[in-house]
Amino acid sequence: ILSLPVPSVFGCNPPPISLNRIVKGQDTVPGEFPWQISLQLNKRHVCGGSLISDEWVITAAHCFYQDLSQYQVLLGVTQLSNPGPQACCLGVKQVIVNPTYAGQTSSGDIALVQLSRRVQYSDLILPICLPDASVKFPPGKVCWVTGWGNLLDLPSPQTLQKLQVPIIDSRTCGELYRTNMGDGLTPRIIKEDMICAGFAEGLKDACKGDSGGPMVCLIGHSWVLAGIVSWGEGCAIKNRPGVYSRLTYYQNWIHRYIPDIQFPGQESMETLICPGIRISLSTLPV
Ligand code: 4AZ
Repeated sequence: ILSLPVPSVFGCNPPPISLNRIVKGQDTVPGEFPWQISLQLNKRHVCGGSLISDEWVITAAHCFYQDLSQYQVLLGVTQLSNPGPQACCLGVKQVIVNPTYAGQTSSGDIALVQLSRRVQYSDLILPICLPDASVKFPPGKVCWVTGWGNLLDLPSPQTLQKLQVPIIDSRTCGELYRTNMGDGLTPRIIKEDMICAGFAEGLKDACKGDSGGPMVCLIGHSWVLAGIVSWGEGCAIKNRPGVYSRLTYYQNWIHRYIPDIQFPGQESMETLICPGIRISLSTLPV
């Protein structure tokens, strides 16, 4: 997650703390995003991902460019350089890359990862809900993207970062990507399996190393996976918001490989509570 300093409008006076806090990507606390995994290649973090059942993780297709035996999935971790006793590291049994994926900025930047064995859920390890096609992520809805990625390497103990990002409708996103486009550059097209989120003014965004990780939204009482960090032209650049793979588009494809996974609809999200819920029941309205 990248969060660049904002040009100060306060002259020599420091901005109020509260503004400062909103501007920065923030540290998460253990158990806050229990579906977040770290995909590791030869013990080094390369991508994020999300746990969607007790043996499947979903991530980006572009994370896979080496032999499967070199990958591992780290679960239940907040601080990468300080994983803790409950952290759990698993091998990869199988990776299913979406067949439409054809390299950078292409459609189909989504992959299913079957873990070497089933994991036991805990406070720190829980799956995220997947939306069916009826779930709406309206423009302006504020969601969260999380990850360990950063252009300037994340300082130790490498705490998982979270950033609030508003959904941007695809037409607007396409228009942003067409502004100030250099001659001779191939146009970046926002396809129907993509969803944009972030800021036209730049400054805050997901970035390299966040790829494959979750963009989640609260729908009713449930946290839902809306997107997978996929691409962008650079990071946190004006008029170039983050582009995510759109989960609702891939329901049938996911279902083909994981028949017993649930895809709650908009209606049931309002009432039902998906696994991974963090707010306590006593805080829910009656
Ligand atoms: C990347 O290189 C990448 N600003 C990921 C996300 C974004 C840009 C680049 C979004 O994996």
